[in-house]
Amino acid sequence: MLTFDPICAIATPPGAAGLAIIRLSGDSCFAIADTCFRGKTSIEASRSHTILYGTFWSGGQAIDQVTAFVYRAPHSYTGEDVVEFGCHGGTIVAHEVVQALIEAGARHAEPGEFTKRAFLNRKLDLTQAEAVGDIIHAVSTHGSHTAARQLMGGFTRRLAELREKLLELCGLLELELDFSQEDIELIDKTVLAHRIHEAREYCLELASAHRSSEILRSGFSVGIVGYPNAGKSSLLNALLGKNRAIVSEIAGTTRDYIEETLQIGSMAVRIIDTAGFRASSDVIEVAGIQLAETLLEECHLILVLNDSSEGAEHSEPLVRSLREKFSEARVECVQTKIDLLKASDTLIPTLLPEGEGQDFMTLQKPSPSGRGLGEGLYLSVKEERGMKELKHFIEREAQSAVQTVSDALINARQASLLTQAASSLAKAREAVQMGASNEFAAIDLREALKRIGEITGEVWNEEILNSVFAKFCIGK
Ligand SMILES: Nc1nc2c(ncn2[C@@H]2O[C@H](COP(=O)(O)OP(=O)(O)OP(=O)(O)O)[C@@H](O)[C@H]2O)c(=O)[nH]1
Ligand SMILES: [Mg+2]
Repeated sequence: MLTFDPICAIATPPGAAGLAIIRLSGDSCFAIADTCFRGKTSIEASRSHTILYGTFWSGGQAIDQVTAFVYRAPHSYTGEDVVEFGCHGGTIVAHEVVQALIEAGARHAEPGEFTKRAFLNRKLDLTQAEAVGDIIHAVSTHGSHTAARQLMGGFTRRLAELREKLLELCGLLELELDFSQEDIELIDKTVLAHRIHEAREYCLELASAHRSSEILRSGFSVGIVGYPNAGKSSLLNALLGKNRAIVSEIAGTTRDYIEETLQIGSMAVRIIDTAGFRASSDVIEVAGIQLAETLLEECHLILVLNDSSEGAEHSEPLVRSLREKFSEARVECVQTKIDLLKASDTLIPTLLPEGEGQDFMTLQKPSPSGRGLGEGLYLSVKEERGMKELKHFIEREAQSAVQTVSDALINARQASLLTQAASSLAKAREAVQMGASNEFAAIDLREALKRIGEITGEVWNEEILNSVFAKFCIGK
């Protein structure tokens, strides 16, 4: 195990709380801890994995009654000797503890430095270290559980298997090179090309999980758009179960955008209520509309709310232009204010869902214009109809957007390395197919292996580590 200089930091969030934990790790950290801690036994004399109880002192002043968790190297988070002090929460005590430890010889830890040491001591690989960050910042249970699988090594194993396969191919190619005089073929070239192709497809498949991983990491984004007065803010309020946005019969009520995150099923869903789309001479409203357009670029689902009392196809031009503009997102029309529709509107009232529970999405309804509304989403916020179905719809969309993710949250760094590996593999395959000397394919395979090694951290340098750990908070 490598042991570095002693570092310390508060590992729990700031503010009033029952407890705060201060982590101390590194060279001579037991001696440092003992200068501040008075208990029945000293920390230095304690066995690993024991908890001591005592008083924490700073400059002759008792600060708090504390617990000290003792971990001896290599059996600790960082792999070094570690002491974790548990003191009472709040803004003062934990800072005083840190200050005292610094005076006794430790220094303040950099963001992610504990986890970085865990990596350097091979307690975690880079994908697992990144999973720690993802668990800490998880916004949904689904995302958190996926990160936990990654921390337990799910992704590490997949990459190790891939690496092994490529190493085997590379080994065969290089062995053939050694026997090039004898003209021995250890692997059929068609088989070789096929295996490289499979590895490439696998890399691309993993890389493509990046988008869905981002949904698990930051939430599924739903934009609520429509012409003014369509009932957008009313829907936001109904989804949140509170009056978050101003609702009024005046067209153009919402000018800025309003964003809130809520949990639907196991998914975190980010709902964005926007300014109604219309040609306007009001500069603030125009700015709001432009802002809405920028926000929609981040949305995975765009709900176009159509005031059904204006006619079912009233918002068709808007739906069409949004579908064209935001081809990556799903754009769906929602008919609102269906309570305003009467039997005389030729909409068959019996087909309108009575209360919750009916699968209203499959209902066929003729529209006031006589043409069928077809399948769709129907809503009355006023009479609380269709809300449950709309939530189900959003949840289904969110779930299907993350289906590809099972045991890893692929981040931008990993996706980029996987894509680079895939392009090296494409080159290797081409070299094999063209009948070029084994040397060329072997170089490309080695290149792909290097990129895969960078994902787990088998291949690393300071720059790679900094890019990973700079995103961590202090104390992690
Ligand atoms: N009858 C009926 N009225 C509704 C319903 N939903 C909203 N409204 C009314 O429609 C009007 C406009 O509602 P808002 O939620 O402010 O509409 P908006 O789309 O946010 O409007 P802007 O922010 O101006 O673009 C208000 O008077 C609401 O009370 C509904 O389901 N039924
Ligand atoms: Mg509004």
